[in-house]
Amino acid sequence: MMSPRERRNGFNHPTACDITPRAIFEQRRSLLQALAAGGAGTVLAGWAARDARAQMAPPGKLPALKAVRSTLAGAQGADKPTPHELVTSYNNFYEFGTDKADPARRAHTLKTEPWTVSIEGELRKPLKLDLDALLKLAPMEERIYRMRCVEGWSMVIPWIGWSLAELIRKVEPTGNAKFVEFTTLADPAQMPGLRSRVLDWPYVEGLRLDEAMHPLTMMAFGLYGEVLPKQNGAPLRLVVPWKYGFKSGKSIVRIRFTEKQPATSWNLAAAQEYGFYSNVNPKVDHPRWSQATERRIGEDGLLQRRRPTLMFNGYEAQVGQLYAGMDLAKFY
Ligand SMILES: Nc1nc2c(c(=O)[nH]1)N[C@H]1C(S)=C(S)[C@@H](COP(=O)(O)O)O[C@H]1N2
Ligand SMILES: [Mo]
Repeated sequence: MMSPRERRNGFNHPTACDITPRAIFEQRRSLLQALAAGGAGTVLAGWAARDARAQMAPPGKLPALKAVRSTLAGAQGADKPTPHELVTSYNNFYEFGTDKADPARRAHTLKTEPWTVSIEGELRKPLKLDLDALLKLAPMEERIYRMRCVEGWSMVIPWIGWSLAELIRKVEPTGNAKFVEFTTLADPAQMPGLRSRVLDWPYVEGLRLDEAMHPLTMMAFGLYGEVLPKQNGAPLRLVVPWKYGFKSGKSIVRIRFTEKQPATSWNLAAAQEYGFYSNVNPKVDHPRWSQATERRIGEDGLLQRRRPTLMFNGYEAQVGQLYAGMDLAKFY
């Protein structure tokens, strides 16, 4: 994703489409080799290096998070999950840099405890919850969702968490609540990417209240049976599987209920490219590329085979009704 500001600043990182899976793999392998050989000492000293190794580690290194398999329609995941090593090494988390490998390399500086989320705005029962209370708020479910990035690549991720609706019911929105705004952490001391003015920090995203209440909309605390790796948005992030990935904010600190549609970061950066809705839609192209197909990370060989993108990312039966009668080309 590139905003007009980035273009003005001559900022130009490769989009996902420019990076071959092989290049990603080799980049990661050399990093792992450097870490194993202790050769990363100049970049990451002591503590940081150990923490970085934990972030790059195979499953079994982070605390387990127990969950039951979801029975929700669409949450079982017909597609094969993307390998853990790719889910945790190919990321968008611009607070840690704009390269896909930056978050796994740098997010060890993120401090996830203590963590508090403020739930505020048009509510009868506004709340501040710490991580422990959030973890206990509702039974944890494992849900295997497709994730489609607006850049034209996708993954399949086994998330752990609960429906955001569980939280929304507890705080009792007033009749004025029409939208929900999600603000994510922006601490320059922990997030080296904030130095670059790619976006106006903090990263803010939003949903209509009915979208936020939809059972598929998930607050995720883990993936692959463990707490979230930092690069994936620890300690909690949103997951809205029928929308482009950028709608799913990572490392959330504030959830605010509003009457007016919230101003969101990518929409502010480039309104003609990133709409408020941003529902996955193969028929509505990004101004600079087609959205008709996608590259599934991990499954493409040398031929760079692309697969067709599905309407609402394959969740049309579940969410299509939310947009009945709406012109999806206008409200992109
Ligand atoms: N705070 C924050 N959240 C974010 C982003 C980001 O840069 N900052 N990137 C988004 C984008 S573009 C995508 S595709 C997904 C990627 O999630 P993943 O790295 O866990 O696959 O996170 C989204 N959430
Ligand atoms: Mo994305």
